[in-house]
Amino acid sequence: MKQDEFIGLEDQFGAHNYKPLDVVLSRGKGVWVWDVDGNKYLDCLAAYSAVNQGHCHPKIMQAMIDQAEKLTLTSRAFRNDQLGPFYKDLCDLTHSHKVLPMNSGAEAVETAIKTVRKWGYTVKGVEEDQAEIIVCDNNFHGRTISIVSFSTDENARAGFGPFTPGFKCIPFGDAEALEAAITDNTVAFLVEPIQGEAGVMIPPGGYLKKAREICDRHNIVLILDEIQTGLGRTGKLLAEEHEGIEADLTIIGKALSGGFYPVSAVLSNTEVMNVLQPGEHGSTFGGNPLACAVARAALQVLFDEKMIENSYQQGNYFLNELKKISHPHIKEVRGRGLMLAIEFHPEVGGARAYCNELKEHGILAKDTHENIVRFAPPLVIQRDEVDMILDAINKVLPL
Ligand code: IF1
Repeated sequence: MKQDEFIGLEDQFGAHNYKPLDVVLSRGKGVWVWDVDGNKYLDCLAAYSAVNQGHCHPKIMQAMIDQAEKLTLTSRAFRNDQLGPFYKDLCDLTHSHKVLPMNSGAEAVETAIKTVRKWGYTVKGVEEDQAEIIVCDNNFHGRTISIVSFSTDENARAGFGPFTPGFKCIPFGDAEALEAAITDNTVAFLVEPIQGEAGVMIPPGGYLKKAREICDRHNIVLILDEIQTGLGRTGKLLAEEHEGIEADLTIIGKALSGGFYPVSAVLSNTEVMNVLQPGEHGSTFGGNPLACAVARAALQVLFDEKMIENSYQQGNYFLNELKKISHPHIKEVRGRGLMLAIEFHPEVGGARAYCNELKEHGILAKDTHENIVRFAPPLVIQRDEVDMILDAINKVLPL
């Protein structure tokens, strides 16, 4: 079939909850993807940081094949020989005490919300059904009803009410606003270390450190959503490391499987997780042996192949080179590790047009919020490939 035929099938038979670029991909390897006509593209989205290890990483694939030939799913009614080693690997790598495995990022976020609410009632002594969780404006934590209940993006909320109560929004990056929003019913502060969907919004230096101190002082659980920033994306295993802090609950997903399988988890480095008793939470696929085997391999290659260091080095190079581009259309360039963005002045027209132009130059990137283009290639990218992206960016910027 031709590209148009694939597009026709998607449009005819699929829900229209996305408006993707008209490129029909059929193969991926490392930072490269190919469409059905054999055109090659450098992937600057990495499936929103779910493919940090590069497309179709051979070692993760082999781990998936090996486990798939043995045992894929048992449910948690029984134990399996992959779950315990997965827990240990994750806890060793992240200094966590406990892990609760789920599948999608949103499920892990919901898990963290349920856990801190229960902690509030059973440990902190908050009045039943009065728990409050503080979140930030322009947050993105997933698309379930409860999660969009605290979104400030009308597109994510319109038509989906009634909404879940118990959330309070404050400006991102403002530690004083956090302190001011706390009441006796506050149980947690949920925040992305860097806001991805908002357009790679990096908070002022020291913000997370102040948030950590405020949460400690008020006995509030600090939850960091590292689903996008985690697992090497910002040049550290977890973005919290840039500020030398540790969250009480850390949520990871996406690249936890290297793009092979939905795997997410809530990590707890305090006793918060112990409030959950048998039968109070779970999921059919959460912690299944195939997910655990894939995740263990995905974590291993991050370290064995020094992908986190590469993210740090190539990201610094990428950002420094972006900063050298002087063009009237560019309002700001931002980034940490290989999580970068170019923000254009609103009056120069949508970032989507730049993405379409970049596609013509062999680069796949994604716009967000009209005037921002994100660049988040797999962490295996090499210097010459970063130069290809920079070359294409310079070519699409109008003279
Ligand atoms: C879509 C956005 C990114 C996330 C953070 C939780 C989740 C995500 C920080 C939920 C997921 C994905 C969802 C995907 C596109 C993508 C996205 F544009 F939607 F906002 F990355 F920025 N926390 N982000 O980034 O994880 O349930 O999806 O596994 O919905 O189109 P999920």
